[in-house]
Amino acid sequence: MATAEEIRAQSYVGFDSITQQIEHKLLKRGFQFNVIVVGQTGLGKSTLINTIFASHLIDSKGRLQSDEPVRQTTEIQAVSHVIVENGVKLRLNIVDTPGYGDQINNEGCWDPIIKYIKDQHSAYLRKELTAQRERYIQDTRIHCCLYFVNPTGHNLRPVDVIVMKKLSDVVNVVPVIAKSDSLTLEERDRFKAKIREEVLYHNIRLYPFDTDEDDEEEVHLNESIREIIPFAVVGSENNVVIDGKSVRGRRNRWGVVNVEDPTHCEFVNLRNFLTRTHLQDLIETTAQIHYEAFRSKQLLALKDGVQQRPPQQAQ
Ligand SMILES: Nc1nc2c(ncn2[C@@H]2O[C@H](COP(=O)(O)OP(=O)(O)OP(=O)(O)O)[C@@H](O)[C@H]2O)c(=O)[nH]1
Ligand SMILES: [Mg+2]
Repeated sequence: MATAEEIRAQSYVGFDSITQQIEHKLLKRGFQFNVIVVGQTGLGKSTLINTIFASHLIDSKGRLQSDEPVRQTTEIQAVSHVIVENGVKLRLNIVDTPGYGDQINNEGCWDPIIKYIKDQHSAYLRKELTAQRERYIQDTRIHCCLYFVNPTGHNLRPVDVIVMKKLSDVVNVVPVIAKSDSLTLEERDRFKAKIREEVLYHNIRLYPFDTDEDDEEEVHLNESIREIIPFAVVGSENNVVIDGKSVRGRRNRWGVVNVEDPTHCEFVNLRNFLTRTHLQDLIETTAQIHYEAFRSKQLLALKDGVQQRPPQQAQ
């Protein structure tokens, strides 16, 4: 008679390898991660994009030469790089937008940006609904919106409140304090607290969201990230040499700000948040909350349209 061990061995079909199979497929395909930067003009959005890519040792193609000054952004444009780490391929796509907020009346300045984000949802939905749909749809949906706040140390501007609210209906919004080298550490902490307070007061629904399904680990992770948001960042187009090592930094008359030094600013925290701790959750939240809301609205409108159309006359 066969022992229990032998029976188990005979009935083993090997489906536990499914995790390796999934992993293998995902690794082969790679990941696509799309970020958009939004905010008032001159706050350093294009510079930060350049800094993020440079910190991965690849130069951004925003400028022709590195000593050329950064140009004002006049149209929505994406910069994309493939980053490979331990055989995992990540296509990081950052969408730069023209800054607004120079005028007294900024009415509608957010429209082209909201439209851009919705257009990506719409393109995805169209591909999803195609009869012969592709096995893998190229994902251009925006997974995270970095919203640049002016480092005034006072309040959010009314336009910030309006734009963040509009954006948070369609995308994961994460505020950052721009050019934080202009604030002292005390001012920075006070300003962070003030922004959090105003976000609550104005009922702006920022990322991360709480859901019923969150396990303890996730709740903890979200709490720790909420304590640090808004990230106080510094960007730079230039390298400076510190202790014989060339790093991204800003040199002024009284010293050097090292962009990657966590005691100087929170650039590294932001980078870790985007690429290390919350990459997958940002992608998932986009699909499950923002895209899903867009999709059901579109499909309902489509259904209503069909029902409201008068029945075809018999010929
Ligand atoms: N002090 C300081 N200056 C910065 C920082 N980041 C960028 N700058 C400077 O601010 C100026 C504007 O930077 P950009 O990156 O062009 O700003 P932007 O937000 O892309 O501007 P628009 O394209 O008009 O929306 C440049 O002179 C940068 O060198 C920063 O962290 N600290
Ligand atoms: Mg720009």
